[in-house]
Amino acid sequence: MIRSLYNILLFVFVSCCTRDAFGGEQPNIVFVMTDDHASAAVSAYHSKINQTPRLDQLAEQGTLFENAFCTNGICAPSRAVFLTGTHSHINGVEDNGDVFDGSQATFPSLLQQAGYQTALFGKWHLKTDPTGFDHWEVLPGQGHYYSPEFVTKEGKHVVRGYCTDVTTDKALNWLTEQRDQSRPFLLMVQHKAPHRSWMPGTDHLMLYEDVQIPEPETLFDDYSTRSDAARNQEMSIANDMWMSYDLKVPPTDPEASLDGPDRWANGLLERMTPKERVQWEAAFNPRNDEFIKKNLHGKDLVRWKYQRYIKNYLRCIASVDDNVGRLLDSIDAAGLSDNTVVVYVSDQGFYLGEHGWYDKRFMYEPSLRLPMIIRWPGQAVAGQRRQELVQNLDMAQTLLDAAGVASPSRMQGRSLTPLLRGEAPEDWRSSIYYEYSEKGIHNVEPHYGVRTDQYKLIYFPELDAWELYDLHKDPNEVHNRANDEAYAAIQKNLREELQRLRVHYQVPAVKTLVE
Ligand code: SGN
Ligand code: CA
Repeated sequence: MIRSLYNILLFVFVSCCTRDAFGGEQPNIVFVMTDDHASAAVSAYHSKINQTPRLDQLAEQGTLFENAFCTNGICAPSRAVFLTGTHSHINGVEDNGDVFDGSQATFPSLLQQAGYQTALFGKWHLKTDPTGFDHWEVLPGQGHYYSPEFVTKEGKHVVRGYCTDVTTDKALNWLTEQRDQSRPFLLMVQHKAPHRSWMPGTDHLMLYEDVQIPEPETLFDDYSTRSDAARNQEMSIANDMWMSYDLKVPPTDPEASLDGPDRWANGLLERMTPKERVQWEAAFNPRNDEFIKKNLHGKDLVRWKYQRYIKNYLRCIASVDDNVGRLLDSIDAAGLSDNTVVVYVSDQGFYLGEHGWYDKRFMYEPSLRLPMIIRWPGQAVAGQRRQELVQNLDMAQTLLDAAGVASPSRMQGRSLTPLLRGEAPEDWRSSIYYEYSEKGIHNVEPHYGVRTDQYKLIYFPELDAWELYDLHKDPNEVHNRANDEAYAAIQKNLREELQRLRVHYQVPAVKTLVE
């Protein structure tokens, strides 16, 4: 009697551990994250400036979230949110200087405890060694585009080649050769690209050679209706890009002493093999000669900088797209497609010249938005485009749910699985909360705010300044409506909603600056 009860309990336990939320076998999970890839540079997200055929394929086969946002538009904080399913003030990584406490619950560690084999390759950026992984090989800090160095449990090593290719090679090798084929797996592939300093691979150096990339409507924004935050930033294409480091124009006098990040430019080129260096110079030297001859000034110079910047950024993305394709092809070839969830996200968005900027941080749309595509054959509706407001905050619970693993109550997001299945939960959130608190590089004022389907309210505590945008009438966010009588009632409601969210997400009282 006791023996058969034991057997029944054992059966129930084993079944629970090997079946996903929908009663199928636990799916494998391949999670691809890029660094600073704006949705506006994905053709499935209506890009006006590039084509990403392999990401589009993923979207056609899976579900694309049209309104996916980050909670904190900067790298390490966003990564900590993805991993823990908690806002920055809960997980402790509020800016890029904070050190991640790897003892807290993350979706990889919970999947590992549930029997998943877990592996991580590429950018990590959380300062402490990864936890919750059976195998990891990560870039130190921001990593390098050429001859990237990897840190592992055993030490460091450099691999010749281009970082996006090398990271994918490592992931594919693990997928096809190294993993234990008898267990479900989580494979995280986290690219450096397309992060600054936007160095393309040699196979894409000539892409966009003879084309003009369309300029954003707000390239020459004058910030006239805004708080001082937009004027005080140091991330403008006009004033804050370095000729060598960012724009690939070395000084004409090789003996010239260089300032700022330009001092690192040569070191980055020296990481190339002689053959790569020859290809690089064959692409850039003639373009640079022509640029110097033109002697551009004023708006013409800004326009030239935009073209140089955006082409290199998009060339980095072309390589990401190729490598996502390699990964999808290998998943197919290994016969894994039907039982593998594939996720594509970026840690946040990026300014592709909107408001005259590069970088991220501000709560305006180009960096608040991120691409989020999830393919899960048999579960996620193929070709579906969801309009709900979703966030990086939701990913941990989504993947745990997909694996049939319970989420700890500490997590603050919501599983996206009903949306993947095509359901329309009536109580889906109608607003999101955002907070950014790093004051340093690029000089962006700390701020927090709320975004609904139609409106966005932002508060800059140190300036005691408000901004309010009507996103339906003003999608470019150039008309600040804070203090506009016509929007007074809307502003009052949004302030209340902002305060409600701060209480709901347990923002510490000391930070609660809205009465
Ligand atoms: C580096 C970049 C910045 C960038 C931060 C944060 N400078 O400091 O331009 O904003 O990273 O980026 S660089 O000269 O080192 O390229 S993040 O994605 O890691 O948050
Ligand atoms: Ca980033």
